[in-house]
Amino acid sequence: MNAEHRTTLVRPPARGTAGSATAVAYPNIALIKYWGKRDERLVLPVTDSLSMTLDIFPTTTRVRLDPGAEHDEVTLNGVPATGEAQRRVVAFLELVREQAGLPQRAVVDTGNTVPTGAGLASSASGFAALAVAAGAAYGLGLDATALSRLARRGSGSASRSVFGGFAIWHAGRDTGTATDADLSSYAEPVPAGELDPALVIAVVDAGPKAVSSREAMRRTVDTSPLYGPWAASSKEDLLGMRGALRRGDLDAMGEIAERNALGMHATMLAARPAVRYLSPATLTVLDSVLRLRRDGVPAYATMDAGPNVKVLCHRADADRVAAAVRGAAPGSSVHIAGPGQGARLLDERG
Ligand code: 2P0
Repeated sequence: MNAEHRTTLVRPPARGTAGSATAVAYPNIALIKYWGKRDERLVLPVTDSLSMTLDIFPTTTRVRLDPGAEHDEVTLNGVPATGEAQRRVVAFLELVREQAGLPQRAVVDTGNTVPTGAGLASSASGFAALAVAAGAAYGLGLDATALSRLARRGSGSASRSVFGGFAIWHAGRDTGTATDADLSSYAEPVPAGELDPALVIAVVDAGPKAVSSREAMRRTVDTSPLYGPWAASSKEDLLGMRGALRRGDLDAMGEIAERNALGMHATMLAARPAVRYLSPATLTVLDSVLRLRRDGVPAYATMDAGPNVKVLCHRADADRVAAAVRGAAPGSSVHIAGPGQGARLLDERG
């Protein structure tokens, strides 16, 4: 067990006792995308995916068991959570209670430093932090792999935010039982060669998306004629990405990431009805990335379930890339991220 794993196991309360725990987790950006589930309930993806965990925009979550309470109480940035956000957190806590064999409800307090629901991976950091905090508060004593599986049930991409640096999320095997499929789908760190990467994040629109990624994926899998071909090509992209990462070849990583993301957006544009997250500002930023490459700066774009653009480049070029992107989309906010740490417990003693 390495140091990273040990930090996720700081002071778990004894099994069966009411506890309290606080965890922090960071978003991740996929270079090989997760787009499409084969099992909605277990959150099992169709394809493997691979991401970089960021060192900015952390989510901090405290979970405190409340033996007297009849309901869970969920607060997001100081405001009581409602609707789908609240429902998903409560469903996740039900899962944790089932694993722990404990009935107690909890008070969950989450602070997000990233706009929620804007395609900036707030559900990845959110459910990774919740898995680590709730796992500790309910005394599950899980290792990092089991935490990754648990986080996956909250939001697929959260399985990857349990780990720092680069992580691969295995789609898992279907060998006939749901248990096998569940156990075989988790994330783990991927070794990387000599590399000093940055992701320049252009937030062209911080508003919540019109269609949730969950609904958009479902519609794409169900109706897009381009989905099957993209999923097949994503397998090759993953192999190429792993090799490029091992060699520390940022150009190859960027080329593969960009084509994988554009292909993912093509699948949704071909869905019926179409899902279009890309906006005019997105395309303007994409043009600026092409100009950077023409000027000899290795820079490659990726976009998620929203109009915002993340540009992979060398750390040494990040300021220049950020300036180009800012110039292309005035009014956007631009952030530079490096590889960040995995989810971990914070010591509540301060
Ligand atoms: C990803 N995205 O790999 C992809 C690329 C968006 C585009 O993971 O339904 O919020 O909760 O499992 O994890 C967004 O999907 O979806 C996502 P659910 P999630 O990062």
